Amino acid sequence: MNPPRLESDGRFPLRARKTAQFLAKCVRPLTNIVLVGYLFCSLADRTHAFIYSLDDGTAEVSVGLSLDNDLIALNSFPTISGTTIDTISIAFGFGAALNGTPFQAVLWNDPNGDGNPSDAMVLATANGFISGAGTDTFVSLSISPTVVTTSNFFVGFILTQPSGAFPATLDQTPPTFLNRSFVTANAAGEGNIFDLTANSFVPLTTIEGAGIPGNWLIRATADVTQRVGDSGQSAFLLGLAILSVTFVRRLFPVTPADHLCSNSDRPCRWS
Ligand SMILES: [Ca+2]
Ligand SMILES: [Ca+2]
Repeated sequence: MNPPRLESDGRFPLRARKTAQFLAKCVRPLTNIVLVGYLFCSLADRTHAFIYSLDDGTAEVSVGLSLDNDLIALNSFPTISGTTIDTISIAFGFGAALNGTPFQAVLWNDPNGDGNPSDAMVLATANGFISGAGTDTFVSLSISPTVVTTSNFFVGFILTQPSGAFPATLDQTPPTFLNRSFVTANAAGEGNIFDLTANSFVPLTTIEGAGIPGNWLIRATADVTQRVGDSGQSAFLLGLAILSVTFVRRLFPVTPADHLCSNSDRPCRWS
């Protein structure tokens, strides 16, 4: 291959310089686009705290059993992708005897993902004692951080009801979410959180199915991890598309002669 021919003033010939300028113009936006794409794509996973809740923070009514049996109350939530539950929070109802009562907070998954806990499986539990009964004060218990992989999950509690108490609290302020709050009960000491359909004192039902519509003051706190880099990849691909258009337009510039012809040239000869 012959070296570039030199003009008499020692510079590259005009065509070589124009070619170099053209390539430089093409490469300049490529650098910027690659840099921007890298920055967006490098924004891998981002995690933020999220509270799953159906209530407005104020109970309108408390619910208890006619006998001092085991009461189980739970809320159903659709799962946001990337959810890890680490805390269950519950506000308990009226009755001074409630304070100091032991309870167990429970996280269940939903194997068939239909939002009904008849098939719920226990994922995690935590034990605690009631405080602030009847004051809309949430008692929060930490559980082992648990990733939820089913499309719905449930959080709730089980306790043996003290005499004369109404342990569960219900938010009845609109909006009320149907098929989201459930209740069941069994004889004292025989409440079954592993097979909710095995409880017979109050068979598993929605709370509205028991004639008391509303939603339990039962919440779950989660870390939700989402892939924000996906949008960066889209931006990167968009940048490449823009670059391609720019490159093609510069490689094949449209000149006035391409779109004009005189009547003496008819028919026009388009190349
Ligand atoms: Ca309310
Ligand atoms: Ca289910």
